[in-house]
Amino acid sequence: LGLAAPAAAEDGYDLWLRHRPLADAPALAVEAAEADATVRLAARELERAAAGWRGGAAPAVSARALLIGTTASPAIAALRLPLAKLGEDGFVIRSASVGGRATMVIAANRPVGVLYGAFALIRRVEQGEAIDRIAVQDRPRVALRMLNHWDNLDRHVERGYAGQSIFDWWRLPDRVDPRLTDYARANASIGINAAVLNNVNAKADSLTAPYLAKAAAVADVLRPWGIRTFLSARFSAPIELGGLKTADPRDPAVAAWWRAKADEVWRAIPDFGGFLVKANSEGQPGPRDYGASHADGANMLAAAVRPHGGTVVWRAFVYADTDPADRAKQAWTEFRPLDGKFADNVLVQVKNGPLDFQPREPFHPLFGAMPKTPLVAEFQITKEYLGFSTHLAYLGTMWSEVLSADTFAKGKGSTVAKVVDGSLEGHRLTGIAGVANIGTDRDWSGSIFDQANWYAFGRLAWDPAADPAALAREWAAQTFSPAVAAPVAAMMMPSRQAVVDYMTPLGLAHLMGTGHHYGPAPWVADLARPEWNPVYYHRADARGIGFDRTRTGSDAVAQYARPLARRFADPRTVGEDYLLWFHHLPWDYRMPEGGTLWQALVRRYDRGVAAVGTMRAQWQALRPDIDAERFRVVSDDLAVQEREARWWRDASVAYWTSINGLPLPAGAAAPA
Ligand code: GCW
Repeated sequence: LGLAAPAAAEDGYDLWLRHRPLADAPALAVEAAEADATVRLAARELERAAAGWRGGAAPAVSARALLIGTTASPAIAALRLPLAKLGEDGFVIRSASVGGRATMVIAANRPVGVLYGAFALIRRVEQGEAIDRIAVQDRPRVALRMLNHWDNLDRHVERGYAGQSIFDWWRLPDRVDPRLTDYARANASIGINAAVLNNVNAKADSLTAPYLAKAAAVADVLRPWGIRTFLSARFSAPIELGGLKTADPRDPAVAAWWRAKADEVWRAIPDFGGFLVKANSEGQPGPRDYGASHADGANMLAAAVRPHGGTVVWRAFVYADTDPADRAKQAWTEFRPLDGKFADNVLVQVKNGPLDFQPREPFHPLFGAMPKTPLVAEFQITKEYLGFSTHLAYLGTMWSEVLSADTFAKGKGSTVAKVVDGSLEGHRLTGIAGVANIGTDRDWSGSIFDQANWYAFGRLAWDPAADPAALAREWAAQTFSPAVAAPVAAMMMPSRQAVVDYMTPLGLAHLMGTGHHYGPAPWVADLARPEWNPVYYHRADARGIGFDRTRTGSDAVAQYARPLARRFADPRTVGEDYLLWFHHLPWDYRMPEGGTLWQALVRRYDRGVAAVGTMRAQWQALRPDIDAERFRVVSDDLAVQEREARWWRDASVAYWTSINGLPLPAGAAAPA
């Protein structure tokens, strides 16, 4: 028809697993030491990567021998590698002499460790390391590295900006989309080992026999990649599905219903992980409907799943109109007294901040405040409050900021990471959860740069102390090429701060449009519940702006350990990041940088807009090094982001001036 055949599509489908030709491509002769399905997958991944590195050229005659396997195989066991301390998921990569021949070895205690080792080797080669110099011993610091899909059974994804759900419940279990294998593969490549398939705003239907058969078909795909399936459970299911009059966790009939349901779930999915529960939050049913506590509810479910080795992950994201004084205080108020009351197969899942996935919040005060309870950190990979999948915002820096924050729970150095990885209190059950940004879009995440957030989440869940800059470079080297890793990472690193600056600078929060949470709406004041209104959060009036969370206000500072509470309570020591989070200050408050608060605020908005301009220029400079297809979509999105950064700034500044009556500070950029 005269149409040129399209070149290999660079539509983002391959994520960071592109395996482009390499200059000194090592040829590999991979030998699996055992017949296990997962070890075979590891071998296939290595062969696939090596073929990509050769760029279609025939395999070399003298390929490097690579032996992979677990200590269950005699060949690996004979090498006596230092695997004892590497646990279930760790691995060793090194060269060894096998039968007198120099051989690379990937060894682990379990097959999934071999798979992780294979992906680690690939990652290192693609960053330019010489294969024979690679010597690694690694293991994850966190046991449950979990994606939470907010996917509804009708395939709509709550807060999803990348198309529909990849879980096609209508066609399952008979038709299993091969895309699910690619999903599992991508997750395994970054160490993710658990997936909650359905939304925490759960429908009881997901626990019926037909849906369990569908979930079982998904679990069959995920299993060989080391990923366990979890489901969100609706607390009132005994009423909706079981015909009971109540879901009161103290009612023996309710407990019996859940026990039978758990038995049924594990019959369908023998390695099922457990239930995630959102209870008594935003209208969801829960134990409090019956005057019972969150611990009563969680423990009843924990007893039901215990015979199967299952886990209950119970969310602490609660707020209610019973205590409208400060929404940010409520989870701590409700959960801290329950410390020590949860069964030992319950984890409590806590969002990174006390409010709700804002561009910046201080860490959640429950971290460090519930020493007897294993706490899962919940991050949001999908960018509900950070410009959806249009704005470029690398969140590795944000999560790392939270993980490295010091709770002072047991003195200096008691970081959130140490709470979450269990080392502070000696917990064995540990977890990190990320609300997925995955959908049916060709590029999975709605934009190329949002893939980096999926990637960084997995890598930080593996090692919460990982350096987000190194992760950005790692991702960029594999997603684009090693040559652009540094400049691409340089774009990514300040990107989240840019969003903070043009949306909610200096500790402001929750000023987004109602419901959709996209775009500015700081003026909204008429919603039914006080804490739904942006004015509730900024509290601006003619005299000043900010939320007083010190003793003269809501006293939320008191929920933090003493040294921190003291630091946060004083506007001179709190630091600019949380200034208006904790303080209501006059517009003419003198800032340490010089000038007034009003001047500083406007300067932040301008700085945010300028930072997006810089990202655009940085991206333009990369044009020769990036394929045309991905170059164009990123360019288009950055143009939108710059326009919308201005929109945020201009709308916000115009609104503040309508309240404070002040002129624009000298030197401020004029609104477009
Ligand atoms: O951030 C809010 C979202 C809701 C979400 C809720 C939660 C799943 O706006 O869409 O519901 O948090 O985390 O439960």
